Amino acid sequence: MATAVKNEIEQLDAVIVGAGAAGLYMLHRLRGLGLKTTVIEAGDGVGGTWYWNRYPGARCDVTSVEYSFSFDKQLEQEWNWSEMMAPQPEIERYMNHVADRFDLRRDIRFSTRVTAVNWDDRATAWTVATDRGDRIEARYCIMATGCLSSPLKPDIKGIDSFTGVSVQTSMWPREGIELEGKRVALIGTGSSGVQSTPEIAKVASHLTVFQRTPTYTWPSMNRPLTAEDIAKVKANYEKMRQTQRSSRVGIAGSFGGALLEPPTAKLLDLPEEERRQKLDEHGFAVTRMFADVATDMEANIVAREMYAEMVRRVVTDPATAAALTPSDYPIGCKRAVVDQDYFVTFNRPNVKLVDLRNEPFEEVTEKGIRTSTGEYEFDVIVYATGFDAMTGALLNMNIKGREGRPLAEKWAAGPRNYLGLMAEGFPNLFTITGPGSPSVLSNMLVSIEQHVDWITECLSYLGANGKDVIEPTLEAEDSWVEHVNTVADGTMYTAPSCNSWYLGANVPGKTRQFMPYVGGVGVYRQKCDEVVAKGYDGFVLDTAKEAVAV
Ligand code: N01
Repeated sequence: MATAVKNEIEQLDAVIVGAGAAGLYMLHRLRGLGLKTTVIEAGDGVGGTWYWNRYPGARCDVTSVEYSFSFDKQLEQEWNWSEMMAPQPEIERYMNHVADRFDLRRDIRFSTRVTAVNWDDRATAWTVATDRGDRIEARYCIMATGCLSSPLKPDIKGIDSFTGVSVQTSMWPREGIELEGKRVALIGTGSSGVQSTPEIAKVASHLTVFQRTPTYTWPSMNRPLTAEDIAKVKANYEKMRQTQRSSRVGIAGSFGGALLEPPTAKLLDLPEEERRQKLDEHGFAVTRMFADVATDMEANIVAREMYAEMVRRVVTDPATAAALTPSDYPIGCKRAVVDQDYFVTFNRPNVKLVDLRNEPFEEVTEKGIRTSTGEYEFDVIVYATGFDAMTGALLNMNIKGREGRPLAEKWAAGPRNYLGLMAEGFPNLFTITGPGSPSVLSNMLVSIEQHVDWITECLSYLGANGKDVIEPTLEAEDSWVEHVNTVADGTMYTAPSCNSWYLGANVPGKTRQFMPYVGGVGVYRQKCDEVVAKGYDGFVLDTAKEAVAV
């Protein structure tokens, strides 16, 4: 680990916060520009999401070969993925391989948290402070802090009084948690809860899943990759990458693993009998095969009925099946969950579902959890309760821009920025996959690479043109925010009955605003490229001296 320089201000060109995929690639590119750069990382290893989320069953739902870096052809050829959807340990190994292969660790400060980030107009630089006493002055600051990296622990009475083991899925210890033969409670049924349920059920003596809102989840198409699969992908990487970059969600559909483009057929056009045939043929997947499910509430309601029937077909206890079936929000409102054997797990004799809508929490006790109907005793409580998504990590860092204005103040009524990349009043501060960009609606690796490449080109342009400062105009920012909202309006994402973390609805007091850009990866890339082609349209580029006078 690099030793922090205490009580002295270290002078660097750039600070990157976060050593996940975004931070690693950004460091590699900034080195290429010759910039003296450091990465600050709270964990003691690289990988970001894939470092922290080690819970049983953690797995990416994007095809492994597509959820990988494209920037180095040799890296593509030398790495072999073992499964169609990679499990967490494999992705973490990949991130470590990238860090070693490009000798990145020597510029990463591990186990270090950023505590303050202040813009200094006189120095035309950011001052970054850490909990280890670092004070670094750098012209550029790049937030590679991830979209789902600020874990939420629920506000349940007595939460700290439990004497057994409490653990969050997003802060799962490296050494693991002893679950074999234990009585386990799992709170939360989003992606993390749904993925961990079958795995915990296999080893625990008993698993009780506490569900507040049932989830739409679709069976994973995961399978081991064969030597033939790998050879085919390796021969076609370039074409696949091109397709990803111009696609809707950054996925080329390798092995038929994901939706390349939206479907066009309409569910409402099918007579009842054909709908039933499709249901028999495709199961849960049928509810994602029709265009109007995403756009027409009537079709969505029909799809929901089909979904409910599938749950009833799998889950043998009718009351449990009913409780597991979402009924009050549309398909497509929340992030699609992908599972391996989720519903069938509720047929196991050692698994019980507690529907918190009928039986709310009263408190966490020394021995377990008390609901309105009684006390359950546990050895382990697992919290799969989600994240303060997209803005949480950024706002936790105490970022202050021009004239000391806190980012938290600027974003009090929701995030505002230009292209999801930069905010007015916060010069030279970049957010990789920030709110207002496709980010969580896309294959993150594709969106990360696009942003890192854009930022690298931008810094290179500034250098080549004798400029030191870049900042979006308020007008450009306002019109981008309006555009982001306009394209989201009328989609299932923003339906009045939808309460998702995309909207900030999972965080008490957070302003309801749809945060990612729904316009598509290809369209978004084009817009970013056009801005560059027009000489950084919507940005003001300045020299350090002039910037002082602003
Ligand atoms: O979090 P979530 P997550 N009492 O917010 C419940 C990505 N990801 O970590 O819906 C009781 O989705 C909450 O209930 P409700 C992916 O983008 C990807 O699972 O608010 N329950 C909900 O059920 C995903 O969307 C992968 O009523 C409480 C759950 O906790 C995102 O991360 C894998 C509660 C939180 O679900 C977040 O997923 C994992 C309370 N007080 C994650 N508070 C893959 O690549 C919260 N809940 C596959």
